[in-house]
Amino acid sequence: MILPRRQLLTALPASLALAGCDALTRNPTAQAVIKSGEQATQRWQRLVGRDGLAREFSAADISPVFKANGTKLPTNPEWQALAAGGFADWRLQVTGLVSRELSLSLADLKRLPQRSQITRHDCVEGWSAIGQWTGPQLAPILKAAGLRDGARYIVFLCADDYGGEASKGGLQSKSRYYESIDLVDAFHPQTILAHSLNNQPLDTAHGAPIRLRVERQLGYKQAKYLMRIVVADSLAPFGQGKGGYWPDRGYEWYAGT
Ligand SMILES: Nc1nc2c(c(=O)[nH]1)N[C@H]1C(S)=C(S)[C@@H](COP(=O)(O)O)O[C@H]1N2
Ligand SMILES: [Mo]
Repeated sequence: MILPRRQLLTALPASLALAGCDALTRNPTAQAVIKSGEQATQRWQRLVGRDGLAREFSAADISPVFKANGTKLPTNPEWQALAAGGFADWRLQVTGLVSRELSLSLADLKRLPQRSQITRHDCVEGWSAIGQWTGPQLAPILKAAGLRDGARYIVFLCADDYGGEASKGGLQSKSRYYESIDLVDAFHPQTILAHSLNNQPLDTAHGAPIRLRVERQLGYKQAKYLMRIVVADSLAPFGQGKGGYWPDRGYEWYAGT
């Protein structure tokens, strides 16, 4: 069921009022995720605290140029048509193990409480850039959708096929960019769906209209060109099963900085 906008707007404050981080601690799945500690960095970060923040910088630290990397212009016709219309018809679908599927416009996302954060983006290719990202936190959106039993991962499906590989299977084609995070990162305060970089709407190269920011992890986790968020109990059905385009090609799934 797609929740109409009016219902979403009433659902969101109610879910916010339920103030859910304590609910997360009581969630056995989330506890299992925390305990499993797949990577040393992940264990270390979790020792520091579930809410341990990535460093935030001041406006003076913002890089004069924020390099773009990976896809800089999605070639698929669906995204290009949405871009041509100024993303007025773009909708972010929230599906999978949820009580209510959501379909959110850019305006819906901008109406939610916003977070701005100046952080350093580190790419494994050896460059970094500091930028200010703005958008709603992911947590209230997930609370509005309502996670069902078994929810363990949040998967982000993107509009682009990376590296010019042919796009045949739509959102789940072999070359389609995607990423995923666990519930601890999903409910982390710095995990936002960014629509702006340095107070400008995201340009094409940086992931218009919306990209994920999950600030305690490396550049390749910061999925651009978001189309759909799937709440899942397993990463096996997505891509080649390792939880992301680059993880499928040998990179760590948990990319702690
Ligand atoms: N959809 C999508 N997201 C992506 C990529 C991509 O190719 N496609 N590249 C990743 C990599 S490797 C990096 S370093 C950052 C680059 O983000 P930027 O172009 O805004 O600098 O986006 C990440 N997210
Ligand atoms: Mo990267």
